[in-house]
Amino acid sequence: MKAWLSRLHTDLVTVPSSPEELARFELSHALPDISCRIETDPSMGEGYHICRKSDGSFLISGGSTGILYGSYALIRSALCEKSMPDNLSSSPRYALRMINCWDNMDGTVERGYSGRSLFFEDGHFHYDPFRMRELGRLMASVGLNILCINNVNVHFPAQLLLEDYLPEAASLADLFRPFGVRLMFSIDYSQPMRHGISTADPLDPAVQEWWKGTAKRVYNAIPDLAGFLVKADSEGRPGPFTYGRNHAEGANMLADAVRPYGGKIVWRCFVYNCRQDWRDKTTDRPKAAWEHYAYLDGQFADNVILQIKHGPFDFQVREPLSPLLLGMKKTNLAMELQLAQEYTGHQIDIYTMIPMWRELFEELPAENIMSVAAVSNLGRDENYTGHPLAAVNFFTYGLLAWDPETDTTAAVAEWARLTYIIPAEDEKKLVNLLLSSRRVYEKYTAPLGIGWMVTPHDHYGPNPSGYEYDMWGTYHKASHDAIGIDRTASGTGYLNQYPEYIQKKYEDPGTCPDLYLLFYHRLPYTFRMKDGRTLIQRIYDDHFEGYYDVISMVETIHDLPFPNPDRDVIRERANRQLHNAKEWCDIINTFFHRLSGIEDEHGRIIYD
Ligand code: GCW
Repeated sequence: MKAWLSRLHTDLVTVPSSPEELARFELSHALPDISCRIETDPSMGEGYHICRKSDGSFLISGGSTGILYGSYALIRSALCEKSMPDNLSSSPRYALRMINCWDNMDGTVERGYSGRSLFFEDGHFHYDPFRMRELGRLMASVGLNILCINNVNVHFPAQLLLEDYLPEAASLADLFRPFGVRLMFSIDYSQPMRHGISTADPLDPAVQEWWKGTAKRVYNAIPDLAGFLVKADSEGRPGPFTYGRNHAEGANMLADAVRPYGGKIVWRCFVYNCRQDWRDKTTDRPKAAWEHYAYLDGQFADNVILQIKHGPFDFQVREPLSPLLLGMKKTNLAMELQLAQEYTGHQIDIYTMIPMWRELFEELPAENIMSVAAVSNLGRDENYTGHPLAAVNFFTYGLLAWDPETDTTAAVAEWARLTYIIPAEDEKKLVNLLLSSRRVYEKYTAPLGIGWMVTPHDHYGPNPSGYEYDMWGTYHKASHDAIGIDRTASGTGYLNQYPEYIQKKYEDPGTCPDLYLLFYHRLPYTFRMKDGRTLIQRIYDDHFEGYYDVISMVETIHDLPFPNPDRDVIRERANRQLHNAKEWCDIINTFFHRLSGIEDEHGRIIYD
């Protein structure tokens, strides 16, 4: 990340007062030899047009932030030595392109793998203005426009809406404004109860008045605040269910409060029973979001956006697209992705996400959603992302949020080119390694759509039965002869939540794509896969292959001429990834071998 920023040449020591001024600054410093003119056309909003004139100069026109995005697009293509555009019009597909930080005011970051919070310490705002400008620049350079700075799990007393915090929050908003970045705050649904009101019932007039008054105060301090992000009735957080109200009633009450100021309520749909009894076979966690929300389609206010995790579980290495994203045509939706590598290697293991996002967008008609959000992978580490290569996820997320049809390979190659000046052959190796990393991780971790199997709570490293007799509803039910849960019509019925064409694709284990097989079906280990291998053999093969792939990845990493300080960090983490991959491979294979008693056809070592 630092490396890409340094390609912009000049540290941003002066404070730009507007996106236009910033655009001029960036163009003159990054492209000193190219003459560029900018022209503001407010009707173009965030969109831009780049035109190359006959004398070789460029004209960038756009709305005020459009000019900025156009300038960065031009700079990126010049620094990448791509052919410069002659005539290029572009505007973002999604209105809100959000980063959700899970930063706590005590300075910790929930699921953070890059050091402490960039914004908070010890119960207070605590930030380096220079780094805030760097972050603004990073976001603007890839078209991201909303930054929610605090964790969706809002821990008392750290509530940004209070008078004590507002002036500092307003100063932070001022810092980000020239970058076209607007702030958003996570709120606690029960907050009125901290202020002398005996309930948080959304239909109670006192509660409604409290939120209206609070919104007024907050918008007085930060007139362009994007809105509030809400995790309600989810994993122990308070919400409208306590009062017998549904989530449309809950969200619309807040929407009324922020409507006069143009604010949005981004309402998360991560609602499921996290106190499930493992003996209970009638509850299937992936069904939960649909059950809580689908029937409410059309009842949400127009300034409510439902934010839905991309899969029905929780950011596993492979999950199908959440059926809710396909089923709520009369509601504003956002898809939530997770850049923080919670289940995907903690920014120790290399895991490039864009191939996964590409698959999601292939199933998701672009017009179904109006916005996208991603849980941040940033922290106070000097390089922002802990693992320098994890920055590719932040960068390519921005490109995809702007245009979901962005070419996967080109996006990764662009990041690599902007970040490291290395010989073309090495750059190609790096791009290939990044592009294959998700599949490699999948192979050595949780097989064929089964997910989980991670160490509980921490979520790094293997523990195949860690969640098996727990309350989180994430069971694989592996026995001596079979594994998985039948989620078709004859099983839990989860598959019925999809349109028919999707049901058809997955309902028959004989034709269900391999990589989703154990998400949808319970199958014997002797089940014949499409390529003729048995299921158990495929599990063994994937794990060995994944581990061997990591061995060669690590060799490549050690050969690549990364500059320092990145080189040392990348090498050190690669060695830890190798250790992790071996643990996964050996533990998962041993687990299945012990259960099934079936030998690996190739006689490789499995520890009993
Ligand atoms: O999977 C869970 C994570 C929690 C997170 C939650 C959520 C912020 O383990 O750390 O809480 O998802 O998305 O709300």
